[in-house]
Amino acid sequence: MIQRFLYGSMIETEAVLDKPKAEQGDLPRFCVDEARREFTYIMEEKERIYGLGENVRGMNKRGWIYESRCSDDPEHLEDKTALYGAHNFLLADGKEPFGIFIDYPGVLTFDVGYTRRNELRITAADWNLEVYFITGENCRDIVRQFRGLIGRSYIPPLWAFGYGQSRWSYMNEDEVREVVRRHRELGIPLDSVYLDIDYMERYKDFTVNEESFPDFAAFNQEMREAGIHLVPIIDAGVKQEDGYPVYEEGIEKGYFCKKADGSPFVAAVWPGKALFPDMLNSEAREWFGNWYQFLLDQGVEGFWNDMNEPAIFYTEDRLKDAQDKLDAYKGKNMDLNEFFAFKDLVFGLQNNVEDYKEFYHDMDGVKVRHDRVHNLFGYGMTRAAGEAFDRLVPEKRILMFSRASYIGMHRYGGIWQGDNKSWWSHLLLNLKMMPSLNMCGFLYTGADLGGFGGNVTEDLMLRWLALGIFTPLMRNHSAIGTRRQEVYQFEEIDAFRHLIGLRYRLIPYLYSEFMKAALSGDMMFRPLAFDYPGDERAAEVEDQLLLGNELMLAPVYEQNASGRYVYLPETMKQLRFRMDGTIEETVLEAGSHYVEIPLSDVVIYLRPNCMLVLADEVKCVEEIDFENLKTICCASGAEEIRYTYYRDNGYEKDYENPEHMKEIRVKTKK
Ligand code: MIG
Repeated sequence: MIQRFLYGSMIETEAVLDKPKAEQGDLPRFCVDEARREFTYIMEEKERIYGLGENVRGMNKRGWIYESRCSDDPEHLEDKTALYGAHNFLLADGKEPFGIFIDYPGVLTFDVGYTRRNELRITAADWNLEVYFITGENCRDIVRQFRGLIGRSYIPPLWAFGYGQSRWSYMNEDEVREVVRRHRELGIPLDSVYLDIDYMERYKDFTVNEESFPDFAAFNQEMREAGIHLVPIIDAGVKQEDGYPVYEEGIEKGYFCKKADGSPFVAAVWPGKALFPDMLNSEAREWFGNWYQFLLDQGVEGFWNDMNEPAIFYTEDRLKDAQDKLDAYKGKNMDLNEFFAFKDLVFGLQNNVEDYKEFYHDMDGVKVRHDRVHNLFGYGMTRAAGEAFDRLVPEKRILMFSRASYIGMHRYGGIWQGDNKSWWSHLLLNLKMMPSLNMCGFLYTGADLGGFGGNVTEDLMLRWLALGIFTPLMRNHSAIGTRRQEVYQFEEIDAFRHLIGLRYRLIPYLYSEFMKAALSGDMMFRPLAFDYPGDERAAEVEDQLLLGNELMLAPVYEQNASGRYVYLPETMKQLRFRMDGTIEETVLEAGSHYVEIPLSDVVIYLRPNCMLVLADEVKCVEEIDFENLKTICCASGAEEIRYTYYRDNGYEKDYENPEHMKEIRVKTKK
């Protein structure tokens, strides 16, 4: 059951399209304090609180304070409170589980037992919001209801389930060709190469640098023939430059965000001084979206939207102010306080939240200061793109994922988990975020495999891929200045080929589970607690995941570990995929086991009376043969084991066509 409660008058987010009637009574379970703009709930001693989508820390969010405040912050540390997304959904898993969604576009604070161990306190920056309270049979059911409320998740083209290689940046055609050639020569499958900001002409959106990519359309064609999709980045900030059509058109039509006095708001990002298209204005969105045509026309079929929190290096006004103040320090003998103030003048320029109070949106006739609707900006940008694709290329699916997001954006694109580091702890964070993102509708997601910042090691790359082969978005990406991490940079090529090859063998299964989750509003990845209620041990497992209805994952995430402890809530079949192509099947009893996992093995668990389907090895998604699938079963009493897989052409949009569902049945030996 879903109940909707109104407080003040919310600025519409369109997270929920079909709203149930508002309730007159009180919000159940919570204490509502309008004066303090607060909702409080007393948690049971052992109640688990899930949700909040993309954020730091555990699957169980208890014991920390979080914020919904889309932030460009590459330090994903335990003491942070927010990352790039604002996903205001919580699920309380206690005696009577419930879900709560706070639909509110400004900053929200979720104190989940931080101030007081047993108190959940949600505080809004102002009192204009809508709250959805959801009860149901169990956690999974509550999530399904919530997902039904917010609408179907974005579905990418099938090729987007292939392996993607990215780097900030491959600088020119030859560097891209080299990436493709090396993968092909070594027999490592690959479906996409990502282009980061340097493909553009001086970081201008919807331009291509003619020196490094002299004939972009022809190059796309060449790559398509090699089975590769190029995926360029699009930034939120539009360069201020006379003669640049995106800038000139935007100015002429008044489509950029403005300051209080009506002049355009200028902030510096990659291209230097830049303007932000008003992503909250429907005409500006349509206009910005149409610009993607420039790249679609040249054969591009996928994009990633970056810097759309929006990220700001500095604003003209704050920079001028800082420079004036810095002058006063000249020749001064600075004491401690003065030195810190001096330093902060410069460090405080970047992503200063005060800047969000300096510009306005025209929300189709209503002028709104940015900070009140901050969390909608990336959503608006990705919506601009998604709606444009539906208009411009209605016949096919286009790959789209974004950095910033709000619930509602999940209908237009996926997200990647942002600028993580080549740290073992971030491999685990990648795992922990999968279910919370799924709860909030983000199914097409994954982290930068191998880590974005910092230097990766070969063992970390291998271990991370052993998780990454299961995430819908499987992309190896790293920052400028870090150690190269294309898999051919390392020694254990056979192991990498095996891991990535296995991903392709799993695609019929992964794609089917993805489609089922998208079409029925289910979660593809779940904490163990969801499927094994009442199992106190399962409830606390934070380093294993359920995938679909069939699999359990338990990857290694510690360096120099030759294996790990795995908890099995029930008897399952352990599948060990070895580098020599063999699959060892062992039945393991319920309970804890220490499992040896060499760097080149992938070990997963198949649940009782379930089936896993596997394709043959290929070099790109197009070649996968969905008709001849190998089956592995974990027979446990059932006479027949069934699996329904999803098969379509991978680019059309007739998702619901029942012919796409194909059932495989296997009789078990008695
Ligand atoms: O300020 O485009 O998260 O994936 O490589 C950094 C350069 C801007 C941040 C993205 C990252 C991308 C990088 N971008």
